[in-house]
Amino acid sequence: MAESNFIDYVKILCRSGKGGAGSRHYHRAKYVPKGGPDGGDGGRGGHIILRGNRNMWTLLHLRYQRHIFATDGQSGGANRSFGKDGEDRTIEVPIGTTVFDAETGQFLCEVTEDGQEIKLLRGGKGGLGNCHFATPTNQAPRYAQPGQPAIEKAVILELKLLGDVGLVGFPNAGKSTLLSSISAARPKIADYPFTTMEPSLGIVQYRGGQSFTMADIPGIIEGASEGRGLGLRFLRHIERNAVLLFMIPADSNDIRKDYEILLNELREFNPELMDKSRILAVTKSDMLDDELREEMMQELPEGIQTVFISAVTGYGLTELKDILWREINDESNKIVSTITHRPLDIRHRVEEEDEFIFEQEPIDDDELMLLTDEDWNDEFWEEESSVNPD
Ligand SMILES: Nc1nc2c(ncn2[C@@H]2O[C@H](COP(=O)(O)OP(=O)(O)OP(=O)(O)O)[C@@H](O)[C@H]2O)c(=O)[nH]1
Ligand SMILES: [Mg+2]
Repeated sequence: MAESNFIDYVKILCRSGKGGAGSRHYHRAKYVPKGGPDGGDGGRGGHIILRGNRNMWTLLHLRYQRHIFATDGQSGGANRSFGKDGEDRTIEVPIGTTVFDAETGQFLCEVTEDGQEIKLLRGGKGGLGNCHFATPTNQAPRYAQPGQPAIEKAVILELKLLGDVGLVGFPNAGKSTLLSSISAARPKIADYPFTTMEPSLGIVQYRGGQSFTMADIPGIIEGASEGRGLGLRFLRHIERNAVLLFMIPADSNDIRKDYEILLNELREFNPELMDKSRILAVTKSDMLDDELREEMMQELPEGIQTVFISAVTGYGLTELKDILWREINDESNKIVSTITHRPLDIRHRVEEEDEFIFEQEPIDDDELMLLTDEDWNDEFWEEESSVNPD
């Protein structure tokens, strides 16, 4: 497959900064014997932060930046001086970016709004200096707290385009033609299967200056869930759509069967897709005369609203837009912001990315904190690390 600029899946290695150590310094000055502890606190390690940016459309920029490391906090110093905090690293990502643990496939978080910031990895806290540990019975503690260790994690970022309508159909069904006839998007169109290799979004103008977005994705074929064709990987781009527009060409031998096949592949990918509102468009209707259309009407699948359209003559397009607009604005079909994110399915993973090998400067094991799933709740971080005087 040709290298494409549309990158919707990337594996990166992130590491937060470790906290600086507290200082064990004693005050020293002329004529001040036993000046007492005056070691300052270490600085906090840098965080790794994700920030949503609505001007970005792909994860391409991360292809060239696989290692994202924040810097460490500096150690505290004499005279109660604090160590400098490490620098945070902010990763800008398009809206709709979902983050998974690369090792376990576990869902971690999702960026859904412009400007939204999510702390992916927290920097280690700085240790307290010895001045904090003086007590009446131990006025000169030889102890200062070490900084908290850094956290390292390989994560997979996956992009799910956020569109109102998602197009679903076999290759050559006329998906891209429809998108280009009702929006300004110019996807490639040709009479061979798999013309579309990557998803694209178009903005469809509706009456009265209103608009909605439509996502064109590569065609799917029977067995896509087992990896045939381009597989089902691109279906994630319609997971967040409010409405699915199924497209089956008028020259189909059995519309009902074709519809069942498409439905089945979607179900295989994510059963939750079945809950979405569906519309069926019979495309290329310019090839039908009235008689044929009458005939086809009898063979349509049941329980789904159907429109005959032709992207070439414009037939049925206004009606289609009306129906889509109504469905999108139906309260019950609003873009679902709370879909349950399952762990990354092995079949949805991109092999080249998964096998991506990180060559990095090694970091000492005891400078790293190992995270378990529970650690993703924030409380873990609010606790002071226990003080353990020697
Ligand atoms: N007669 C007629 N032909 C059409 C119509 N819409 C699309 N076509 C033709 O059907 C072929 C496939 O169209 P595409 O829009 O590329 O189909 P697609 O569904 O995007 O296909 P993939 O990207 O391969 O999945 C092209 O040759 C189009 O010219 C239509 O309304 N009428
Ligand atoms: Mg196409």
